[in-house]
Amino acid sequence: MNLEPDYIADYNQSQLEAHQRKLSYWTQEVATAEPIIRKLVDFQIAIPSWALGTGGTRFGRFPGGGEPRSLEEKMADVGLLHALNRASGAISLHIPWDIPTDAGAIRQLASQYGLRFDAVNSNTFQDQPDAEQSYKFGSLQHTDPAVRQQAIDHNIEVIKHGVALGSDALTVWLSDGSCFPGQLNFRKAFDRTLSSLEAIYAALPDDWKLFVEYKAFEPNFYSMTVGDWGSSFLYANKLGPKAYTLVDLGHHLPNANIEQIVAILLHQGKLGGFHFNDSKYGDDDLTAGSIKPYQLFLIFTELVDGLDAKGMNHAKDLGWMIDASHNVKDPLEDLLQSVEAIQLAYAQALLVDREALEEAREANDAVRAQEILQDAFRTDVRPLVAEARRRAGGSLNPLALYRQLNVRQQLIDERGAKTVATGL
Ligand SMILES: [Mn+2]
Repeated sequence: MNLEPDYIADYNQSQLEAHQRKLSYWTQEVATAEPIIRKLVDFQIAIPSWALGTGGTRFGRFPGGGEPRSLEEKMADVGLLHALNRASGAISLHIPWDIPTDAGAIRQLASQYGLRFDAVNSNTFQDQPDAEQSYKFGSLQHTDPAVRQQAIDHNIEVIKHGVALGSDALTVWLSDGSCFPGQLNFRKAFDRTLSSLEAIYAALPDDWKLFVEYKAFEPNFYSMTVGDWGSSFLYANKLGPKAYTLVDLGHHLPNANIEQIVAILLHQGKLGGFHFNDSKYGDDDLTAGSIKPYQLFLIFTELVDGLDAKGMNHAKDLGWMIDASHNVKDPLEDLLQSVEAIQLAYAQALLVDREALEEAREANDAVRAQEILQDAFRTDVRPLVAEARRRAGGSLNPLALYRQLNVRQQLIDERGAKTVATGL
């Protein structure tokens, strides 16, 4: 379905007076309001193609209907999100789930929706029906060179699809590891993985980045070969300047200090990108900011600080993406909630009085430092985020408009009640 621009304009008109009342405090009282709004307008968060359908667990899956049946329909869904919030202007594809039959036509479609292609993702955690080799015991780490070669060739194939679409990064997440003590020679697994990654790195175009994503556990439950930021950082350093670490918020052991990890990686010039989600127990892939909003804010505080320290562009120099799954929600509604949570945390981080914070730190004034951060976190920045959306042509309240327009019912009418998104 296509969203008529009039719908957004009419909706915003109906909400404008109330919005302006809330915004007036900011424009009159807060000197930094205007630069924060401008930064929010520029800030885009990529949507992964696999988050557009209902997720499942190993116990079951309960699709909600109207799910995208093709790459074209996935792009239409992201186009719809972007029309509503003007902050989801990129899509991240997963190969082989999203192989374009006609890259030129897909690029054309992307430009119609105002989307660009974010990092492309390879898949060596499943066996494909026509594959000669199995990844049951790993891919890039495998003992058999033929399996490693198949996985290397696949990644190079993914780069080629990405080049055809105008993407400029490859994300490699490996499920490689072991399930039982004794199963794997850790040193050999490391060396084999490194040499496989080197072969992929050699095929990377000059202006591309390689993101090495880590994960502490699952699907292997004894060891993961790229299991933590240290391993990823090590691989990225050994590979070279085009390789970076990718941080997925749900891929840590419980209570890991992710903001500190992010600060150090950024400081060392090796933070490449982000996968946002939230979790209570493991890799829960819940809506960003739904469980630990203060942690999300603290992460953004380090990101803003680190990006500014290096003179980096907030919107362009890191890959920002959601990596979530939705068992009981309408996926599009969940993605609107996640994008908003990320924007709120970013806006609050931009509010932090950095000069005062640094003074408090130098004076070892822990109370004052904590107050400065909490002051920003406890500020309601929703009017700023709404204003950024309005200025960019989006809806003052994307979720409310989505429901008012009955979008899901329209998608069900168009696509059917029992569609299943490809790849899930
Ligand atoms: Mn991820």
